[in-house]
Amino acid sequence: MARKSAPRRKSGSRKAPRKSAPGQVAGSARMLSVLKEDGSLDPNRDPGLPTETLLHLYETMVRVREFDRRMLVLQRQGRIGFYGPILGQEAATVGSVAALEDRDWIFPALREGAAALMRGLPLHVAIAQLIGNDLDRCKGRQMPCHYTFKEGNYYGMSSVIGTQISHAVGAAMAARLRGDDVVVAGYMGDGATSANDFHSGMNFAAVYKAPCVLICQNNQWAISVPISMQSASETLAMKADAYGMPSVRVDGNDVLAVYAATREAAQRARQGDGPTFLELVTYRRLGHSSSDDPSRYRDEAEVAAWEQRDPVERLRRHLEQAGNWSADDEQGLQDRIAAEVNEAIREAEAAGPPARETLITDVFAEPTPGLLADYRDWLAD
Ligand SMILES: Cc1ncc(C[n+]2csc(CCOP(=O)(O)OP(=O)(O)O)c2C)c(N)n1
Repeated sequence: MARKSAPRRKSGSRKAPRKSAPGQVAGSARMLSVLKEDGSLDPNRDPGLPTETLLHLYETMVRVREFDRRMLVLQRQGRIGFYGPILGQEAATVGSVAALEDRDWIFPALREGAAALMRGLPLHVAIAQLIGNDLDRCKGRQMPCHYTFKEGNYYGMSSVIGTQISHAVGAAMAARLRGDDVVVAGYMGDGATSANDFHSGMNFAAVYKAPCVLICQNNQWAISVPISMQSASETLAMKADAYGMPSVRVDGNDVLAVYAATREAAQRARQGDGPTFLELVTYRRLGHSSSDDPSRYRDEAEVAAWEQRDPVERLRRHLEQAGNWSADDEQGLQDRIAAEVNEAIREAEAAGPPARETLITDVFAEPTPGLLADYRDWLAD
């Protein structure tokens, strides 16, 4: 007898199958963690950062969060076209970038825009990139959130998932051949571990001991695909074993654990001992981008569980408990950052569109005769 075909899912009602409690992470017992949710520290794993560094990490996370919040508001107001929020993932980017040297290169994926800001990309230039105006270094040629900042050794990302891995590994190999004392950090999301570049990048890096750290922000979702449907492995970190590469699974909402793991991995790469794979376990609390509505495919209970593990509040609790932060400090910081972001928005929005001739610049070293002819025809119209 023919089997009755399964009822077709109505489009827009794709709730992922759930096997565990909302927000529960598989294999969480084997995860590097330093800073607990109550703000206390594991003294055996504490990287022992000075108070000024902790305050700097905190201030950076607060700035990144406010920038992120305001950019989403600008998008909803129609002032920018698109935005990929990182709410809840601040510690993963801030902790890992802070652990690198300024000369190290960063090959970001979609959620590491904060790295460009940390490397000195002015806020208003980042906003200009989202608008695509004259202050934008790419003159509107890239999608929003695809920042570039060469002076800060921050590479403009390719939108194609997973390619950042092979770009980073290639750059690391180039650095080694040139004798440059740099480590390359290559970022990816959990979805990228299913892309073919993951295999080529991981394999090549391990075989040739490329001086890189490959960092996966496992934020549990690749647009609407949950990690349980992305990979049958219990953890993503264990995938590195097959390539003969050391790996660490890290609580990605714990800025100190992220810092400690990245520092150690970068040191290993710098002294010629090859790459490390880091799985930073975190959570994408908002949509994939401003064009996505996650309520169509995931449970609010899961989001609520992750809100309890907020990376920014966790570090604030620690600073408060150590007597290094007060309500007045918090208010002062929030006011200062709000003013900074407001001013940056004002500056970015004051710029006009890119100059017309930028249509044909940066394409070839010299515009070709055909391109020039097309441009003149267009001007004449
Ligand atoms: C090769 C490729 N396939 C599909 C896409 C469309 N796409 C854009 S983002 C994305 C999901 C990425 O998920 P993940 O790697 O987990 O990173 P996250 O966005 O969660 O940070 C997909 C499938 C793409 N950009 N490139």
